[in-house]
Amino acid sequence: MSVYKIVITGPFNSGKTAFIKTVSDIPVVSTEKKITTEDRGIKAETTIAMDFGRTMVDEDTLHLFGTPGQARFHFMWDILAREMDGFVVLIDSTDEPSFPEAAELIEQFSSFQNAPYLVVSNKTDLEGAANLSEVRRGTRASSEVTVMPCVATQKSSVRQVLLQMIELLKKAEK
Ligand SMILES: Nc1nc2c(ncn2[C@@H]2O[C@H](COP(=O)(O)OP(=O)(O)O)[C@@H](O)[C@H]2O)c(=O)[nH]1
Ligand SMILES: [Mg+2]
Repeated sequence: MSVYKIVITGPFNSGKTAFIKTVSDIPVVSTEKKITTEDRGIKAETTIAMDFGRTMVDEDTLHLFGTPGQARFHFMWDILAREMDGFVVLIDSTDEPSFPEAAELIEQFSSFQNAPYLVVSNKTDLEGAANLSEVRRGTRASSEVTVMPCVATQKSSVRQVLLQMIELLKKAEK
């Protein structure tokens, strides 16, 4: 029985808030606000400080912290990354122009801490989703990093990702 802190990061609109809301056992503490600036039109609300959710996977408890997207809230990143055990980089697989940003997030979060991470290709239920090798290439994930598909609105799919995360964490503990 362990408690792990997992950061869920990824470009704007990649599904971070959905991912946490779908799997959390508690009402998600969310800091979504109406969009006032650059991304208006894509969706009505965006996360400004963080999302927080909690879920049990078998014996273990995961604390999930979703990062904000817009540039002016990036100061939150290293606060959220403190003492994280691992992180997930979520990518909207239908939004190829966002892949380089995901590559930067991998670099950024790896630099905060040497924590294990997964690259997760989200929205694979949608037409036009890139395949896993395109996502790997686009995000410059190295060959030892797991890239896996996900539909963040489906609980079983999110749990698959978290099971994989726990496997990584247990491996890192050894
Ligand atoms: N079809 C589909 N839509 C998704 C999926 N994940 C998220 N979405 C939708 O994508 C939009 C952005 O999700 P959100 O969680 O707000 O993204 P965030 O900016 O990363 O927090 C919302 O309208 C979600 O309902 C998915 O796996 N499939
Ligand atoms: Mg969000």
